[in-house]
Amino acid sequence: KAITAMAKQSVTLDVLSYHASASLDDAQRLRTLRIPSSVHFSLHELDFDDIDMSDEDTLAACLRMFLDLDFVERFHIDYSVLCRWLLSVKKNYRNVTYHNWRHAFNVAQMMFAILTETQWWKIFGELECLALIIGCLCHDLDHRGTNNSFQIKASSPLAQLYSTSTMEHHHFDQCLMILNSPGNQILANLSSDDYEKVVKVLEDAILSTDLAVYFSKRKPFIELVSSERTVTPAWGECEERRGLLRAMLMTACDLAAITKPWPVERRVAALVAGEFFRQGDLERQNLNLTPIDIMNRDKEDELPAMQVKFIDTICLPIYEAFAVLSSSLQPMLDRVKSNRAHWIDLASNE
Ligand code: 5BB
Ligand code: ZN
Repeated sequence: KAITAMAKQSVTLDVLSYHASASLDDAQRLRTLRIPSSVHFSLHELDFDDIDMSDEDTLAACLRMFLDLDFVERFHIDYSVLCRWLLSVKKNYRNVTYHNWRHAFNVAQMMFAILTETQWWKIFGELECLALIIGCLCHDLDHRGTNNSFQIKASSPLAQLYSTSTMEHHHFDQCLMILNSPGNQILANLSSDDYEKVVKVLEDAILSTDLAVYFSKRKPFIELVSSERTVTPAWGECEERRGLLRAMLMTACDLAAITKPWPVERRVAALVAGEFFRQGDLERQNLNLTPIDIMNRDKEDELPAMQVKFIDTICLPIYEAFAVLSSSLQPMLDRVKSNRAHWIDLASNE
């Protein structure tokens, strides 16, 4: 989309002037908190559920992931700065039903569980692992509960700024903004070389959470998996293979609600539906449009059938590929199939 330099600058200001850094007091409090072990929080479990955790627990669990992956020592991260950065990230999620802080936290936990259970952290190395965990925590920053096509239809300032992967570019912008905010600069002690590498991997990771990007990388990934069958140490030396694996990991973690035990999956699906229906309401009220079925409250009965389609077209291929790459990820695939059976059951009982 053509846009003059001046208009672009004003749009940029309009979008980025909103800024929220956490308070020093809150950071001070978090800094003195005792951090329980990863076992206490079940952080290595693929069937992790955050339902019984307080917000403070989720922050402590994030600190535990940074400590256990050795990021704090290895990258000389100032612990007070890390606490403030985490609080700022949480604060820059909105109060929407699905794309909120809890979603970001769950995505990061799944990344932590996969990297540690498969031992793939050795393939990526500390720098890329750091970028992946930061990427998960930041990948939906400032989500408004509306998708890319809504931004375009509403001609939102964000859509004028980015015509493709609109929201994902914005999530990355917000991520950089927080990383650059005084008191929040967790990457301050990296060499400029390492800093640039982390930011590049981070950008790639966040943009990979656009479903359109997933569709473009899925075929080469599945071909790679069918020819290699497993992640060998040689992948550590091959940027192309690592890059594909990182991108697919972001999607696998982003959609991981579909791999959770049925009671968790059913609860999360209701949150997704709630957010979709609210967008549908906005389209009717503000844009005078008839929403598509998935966003149309009047089609709520079709939800189980939609989940089956979602599983078949988007989820199964990726978790099948991951189960081939590592047998430790087979439980995720098993639960997708069992959830599919539950949704089929609900769909036929309507
Ligand atoms: C997904 C792609 N979208 C552009 C159009 C709708 N489809 S869908 O037909 O596969 C679909 C997915 C339809 C309904 C859905 O939920 C109804 C409750 C879902 C769905 N999406 N179901 C879920 O459990 C989850 Br989790 C999701 C993911 C929602 C976020 C979408 C962002 C994807 C980033 C990779
Ligand atoms: Zn997400």
